[in-house]
Amino acid sequence: MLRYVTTNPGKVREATDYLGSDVAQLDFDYTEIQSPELGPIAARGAREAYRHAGEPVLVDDAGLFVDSLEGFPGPYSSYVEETVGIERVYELAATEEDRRAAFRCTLAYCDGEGFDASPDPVDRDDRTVAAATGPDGDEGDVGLPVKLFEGIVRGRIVEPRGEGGFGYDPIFEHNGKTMAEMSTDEKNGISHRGRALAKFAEWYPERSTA
Ligand code: ITT
Ligand code: NA
Repeated sequence: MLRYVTTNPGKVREATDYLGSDVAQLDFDYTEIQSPELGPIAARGAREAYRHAGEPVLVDDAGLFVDSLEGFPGPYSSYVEETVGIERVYELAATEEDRRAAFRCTLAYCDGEGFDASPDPVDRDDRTVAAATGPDGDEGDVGLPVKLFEGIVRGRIVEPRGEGGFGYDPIFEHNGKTMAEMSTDEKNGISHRGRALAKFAEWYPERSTA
């Protein structure tokens, strides 16, 4: 059984909606290292989660990156939401003329085995990691290969609207709707997580039947 490693019920809802019964939550709070990028954080988390669980794991690290704020809150999105809250992030972005932003999601898969190094058409456009040490620069926990799947959606920061979703969804508008105004299916159809899940879902069946 594949474990979706997160403490966030909103992520679980979206992942299970997308992947169905192939996945179950593992409520495990892995160590989040500091990095300006999500990849190394997720990769390190996936190794730790795999060592903890002993079965295939998928770690999900996500964040909101506001263009005019140099990508803030980015990898600190969780901390910023818990401390000042999303309303304050909206207020900060509202002082800027340029309200453009992106949500990013990195999924990191680890099952304790290596990955085929031969060229894989699914991988070509991604920054995937398939080496023991990996270009994620994680020197502290080598020997466990991790594969990364990234998704991004662009939009703009607006005054909070909507009751659905979670986290920053009420202040992130895409095609006229905030993500909190979308159903889970609708959000998965366009979101950073949905895009990362799509890449994973394309790759995973081959691996699990190999
Ligand atoms: P886990 O680490 O246990 O998975 P978390 O909520 O702390 O849970 P992150 O470290 O990835 O997850 O934190 C990302 C932050 O961005 C956090 O404040 C989330 O609420 C928010 N976030 C992540 N995905 C989001 C999404 O799809 N829509 C809105 N906000 C999101
Ligand atoms: Na987290």
